[in-house]
Amino acid sequence: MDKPKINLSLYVVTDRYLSGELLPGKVVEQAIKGGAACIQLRDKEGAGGELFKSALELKEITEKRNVTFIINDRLDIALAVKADGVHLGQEDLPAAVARSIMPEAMILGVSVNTVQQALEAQEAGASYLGVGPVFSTTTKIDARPPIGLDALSKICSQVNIPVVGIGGIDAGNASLVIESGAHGVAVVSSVVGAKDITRAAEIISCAVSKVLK
Ligand code: TZP
Ligand code: MG
Repeated sequence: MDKPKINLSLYVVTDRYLSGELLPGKVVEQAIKGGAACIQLRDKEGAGGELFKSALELKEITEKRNVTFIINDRLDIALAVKADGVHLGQEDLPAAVARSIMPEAMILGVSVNTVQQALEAQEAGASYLGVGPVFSTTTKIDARPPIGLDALSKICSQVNIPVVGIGGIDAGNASLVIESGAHGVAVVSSVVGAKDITRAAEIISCAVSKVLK
């Protein structure tokens, strides 16, 4: 049986600094109201216990609204709260190792920025790829230089799993990312850092759905 398709169209990633006083649950509720189809809990600072609590809350919010819930870096927390998936980078637990201990239906996202990494992640059992940074970003301190739309397009054409572009994506360039072959856009600052999170998500979601096939 084919695996169910993941809706990556607007993939919103949390950030404790950009959301300031607003708690992750509120950020996520507002983003979903504006059309976020997938939520990633990304918190590099939180201790395990704190992360577990946030993850439980986001799991409840996303499940009620039929939105996919992914946890960054922490397979243990993702398993503990029965999140839909986990997202791993090149420096994290190797994708093949994670895949070998995950329930089969669980989603595995992997960050890549070259064709070789993309093919390796696909081979290791990734369900989707996060490709970027597509444009320059100040959100991720250790981000690599932007790869641009041509490299994104090349990666999209070489794999047969869905791709989500990430890095510097906003309402003005989201459609270019989709036109390059991505199945969605992953955003942090342009939604989480917006004054009106719901409206910001609505505008990007609308730009994406206009060009997504
Ligand atoms: N991975 C590559 S770029 C990035 C991550 C987590 C940050 C993207 O943030 P923004 O604010 O959408 O540019
Ligand atoms: Mg990581």
